[in-house]
Amino acid sequence: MSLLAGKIGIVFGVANKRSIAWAIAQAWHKAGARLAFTYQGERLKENVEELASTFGPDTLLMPCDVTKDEDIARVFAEVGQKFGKLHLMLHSVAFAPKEALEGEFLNTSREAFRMAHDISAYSLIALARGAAPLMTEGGSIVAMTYYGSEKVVPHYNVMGVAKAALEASTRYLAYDMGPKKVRVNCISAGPVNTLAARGIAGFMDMLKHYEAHSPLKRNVLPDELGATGTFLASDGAAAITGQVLYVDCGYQIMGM
Ligand code: NAD
Ligand code: 0WE
Repeated sequence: MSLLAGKIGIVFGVANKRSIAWAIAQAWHKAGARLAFTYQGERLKENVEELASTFGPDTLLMPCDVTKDEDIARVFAEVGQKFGKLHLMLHSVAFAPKEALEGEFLNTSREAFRMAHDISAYSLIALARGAAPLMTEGGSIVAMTYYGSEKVVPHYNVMGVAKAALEASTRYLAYDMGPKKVRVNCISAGPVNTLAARGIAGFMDMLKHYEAHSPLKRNVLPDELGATGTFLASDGAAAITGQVLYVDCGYQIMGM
């Protein structure tokens, strides 16, 4: 079933094979989409090149630091030149300085707050604005979020505040872009053992906690995030916009 046949997409946030962005990119590719990839900087170039090239030698691959307006402008200019249009965009990018995820939220510095919000939340607005002129046939924008946006998850700290901004931005973007048939949604994933998660003290205990307390008594699998990403990108989700979908084995419904 080629749910995304003829669709062109761009993926932000692949760092390595464990990245959630890579799981969703593979699912989009299997569903028939043609994809372009971006990587954060030279450090990740080889990794992403190797992964992207498995989709064919002419896969468009571009550097993009989402804090740089010039980078974003160049990426969408290149997509315009190569494809002339765009249907899908995945935002799977987040960062806060390590020290901000360790101590008390009370001690969040102005600079850590600024960086977390610039990279993890503002970037969605900037990327959506870059994509909009190319989404002439309508489109679907998907961003990754986490439950720490709505409830206190110890140590998630300023990232929780940035994810709240990301989710609210999703709603305002959905309103602005709806008339052009562009939908904007978030996937709120349960914890996944990726590069961004592994550095976090107590992350393994968190996986155990979800196993014990989620209704499904297990953790979410990367392929399941891929499947939800494909659904949101497909016409099956044609009337869904501005939403946060929980793909967390049911954890979010629990009160205790
Ligand atoms: P990851 O480390 O594989 O992905 C994070 C990506 O952000 C990397 O590719 C990194 O290069 C990119 N990035 C950081 N700063 C950037 C910048 N300035 N410019 C461009 N790219 C930049 O980890 P992941 O877990 O796959 O994270 C992807 C998304 O999923 C994030 O938004 C994260 O908050 C979200 N998420 C993760 C989990 C989890 O448990 N892993 C759960 C829910 C949501
Ligand atoms: O969004 C995330 C993590 C994003 C992230 C990770 C890092 C690690 C390395 C952002 N910035 C940084 N900065 C670094 O220097 N998740 C949803 C995964 C995650 O991170 C947590 C979690 C969970 C879950 C941090 C504390 C508590 C829970």
